[in-house]
Amino acid sequence: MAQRAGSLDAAMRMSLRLGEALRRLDSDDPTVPVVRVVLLGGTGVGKSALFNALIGRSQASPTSDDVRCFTQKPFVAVSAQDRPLLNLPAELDPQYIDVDLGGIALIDTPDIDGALRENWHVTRAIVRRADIVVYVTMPDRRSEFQVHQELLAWASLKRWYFVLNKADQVSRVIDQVRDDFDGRLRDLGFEPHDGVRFVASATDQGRYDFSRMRQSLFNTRLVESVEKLRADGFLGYTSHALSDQVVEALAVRLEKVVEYEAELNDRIRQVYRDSLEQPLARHAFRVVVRELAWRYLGERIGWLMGVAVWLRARASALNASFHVARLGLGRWNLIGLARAGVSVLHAMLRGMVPLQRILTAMGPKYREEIRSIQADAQRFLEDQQLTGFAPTALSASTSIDPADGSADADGAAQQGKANDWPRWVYQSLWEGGEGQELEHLQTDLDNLGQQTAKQVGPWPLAVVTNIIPTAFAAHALFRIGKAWLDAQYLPAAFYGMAISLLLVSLLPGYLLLAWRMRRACAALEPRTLVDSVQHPLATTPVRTVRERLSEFLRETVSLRSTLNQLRRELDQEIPSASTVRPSRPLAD
Ligand SMILES: Nc1nc2c(ncn2[C@@H]2O[C@H](COP(=O)(O)OP(=O)(O)OP(=O)(O)O)[C@@H](O)[C@H]2O)c(=O)[nH]1
Ligand SMILES: [Mg+2]
Repeated sequence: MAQRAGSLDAAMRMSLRLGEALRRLDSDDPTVPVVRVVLLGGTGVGKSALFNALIGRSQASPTSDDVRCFTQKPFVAVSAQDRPLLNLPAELDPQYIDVDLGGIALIDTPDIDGALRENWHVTRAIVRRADIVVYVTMPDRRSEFQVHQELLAWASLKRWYFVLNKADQVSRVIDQVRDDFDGRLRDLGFEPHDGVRFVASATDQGRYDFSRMRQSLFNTRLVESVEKLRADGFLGYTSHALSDQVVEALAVRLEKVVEYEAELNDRIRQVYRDSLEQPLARHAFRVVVRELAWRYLGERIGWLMGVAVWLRARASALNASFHVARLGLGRWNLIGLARAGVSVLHAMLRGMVPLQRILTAMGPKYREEIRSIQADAQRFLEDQQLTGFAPTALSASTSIDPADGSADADGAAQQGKANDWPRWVYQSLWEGGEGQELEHLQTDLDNLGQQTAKQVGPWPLAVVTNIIPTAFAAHALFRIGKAWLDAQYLPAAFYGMAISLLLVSLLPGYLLLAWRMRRACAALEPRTLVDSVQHPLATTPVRTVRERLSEFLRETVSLRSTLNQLRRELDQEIPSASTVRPSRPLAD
């Protein structure tokens, strides 16, 4: 259950995050040439002191020695003309300091780990709008669990710099402290280097990496590539939406569907196995497969012999329908006659009557089991909340559960009538509601019919059986053409003879095919049917969901790799290879 909820969460997470990425794309005007650089860190690490030092205005953002969670509003250093372009929400109450940083806005934020939760909200709202985040910490903050969690949450979404402030407090062991800092950043998934990680002191700006840091942060080339930065931001949000965790959770769901589909398919095969135990059903099954095979054989053989085979298939359907229609008539009356007429008509249209025979022979257990499998499939999809992936028409048809004569089922039945009137007429007049089972049988047997036809009429046979009739037809046509050119009239007897000869010439090929067909059908074992049922109609909804879900996963994975490729390309173009992102996927 927990796992199920987990994978549902995954889909919801994906959709929420994609929504956020799109909102970001909408709200971010990529042409606004202001780069938002945001300081992020725990309370007391010296964010405000660093902010003031970077813009060269002492106490622009007030600092405090002893009061923590001191900064409670965002302090924004930006030129007066760029200020309106920043578009920060007024409810965050941003405090502006008019400094020209050449198209860059530096923002000091409240802490992210102190007791005041309100501070966290303000900071998150600002970080959400950041193009670049500067993580600020200090030497004795080795394990800032809360802050690290925050970093992890934003890691793949943003581009980063890292500052270890208060270097003056550890100047004697500065190398060791730097290595330790790098190690912790690596643990978080980043690959720090001198271009992005600075050891600095807000109170001693002449030493350590302070001036290098200042140069990197206020690099005007960043402003030139602001559009790329924004594009990278969007890509970051999008690839976050498609994170490993989300994809894995969906893969788990897919696995479940695959398993359940196999289970249902097995159940259907078992139904066939059981039904075909009865000799009557076995016989009917052979007849049906033979009829289907004849129909496919016509298509396979083609040309003159194809026509002959086609005629044979239709004629036998007609014969079978008369047979069944006669059996079905209790007594001769008008309605009975109409029923027989319709059933013959329908058999001609669909070749369904032999199917009706097999269905009757297989008995009610088959019907019950097929319906129960359908109902189970529907329930499974509902339980797994996957009906959204199911085809609407199919999910409607499978909801026709005999146990609940719901309005939905009626609606679907109505729709069915409109789409398939011959079957509906046939059902209403003849057999009352077995259309679904007939359809299942037909679909499941279809495969076997095709296979048999393939076995009976391989392509060389199509050539061989057509040669003699073709020669006769060609000869007759030649004679007719010649007579026509010579302006002679051929006697009617000629045509009679030509047609008779053509029919006779068809005979050897036809007999050969009929003989092969008889042999193939005699060799048909119920096991063959059971094995040939690979895609039973009753499990179509689950199968469709499985196919769509796996397609969805494939697309997600490929989209993610495209996104990552794009981000790598953007990395090359964003100057100073300055900012970094985590090099490996992070835990959510
Ligand atoms: N020695 C030393 N002290 C510093 C340095 N940077 C900041 N401080 C001091 O550290 C204390 C806290 O600095 P703030 O800038 O207020 O820290 P903050 O991160 O803004 O804290 P909050 O606003 O509470 O989140 C102040 O007393 C600063 O003077 C530094 O590089 N070296
Ligand atoms: Mg502060």
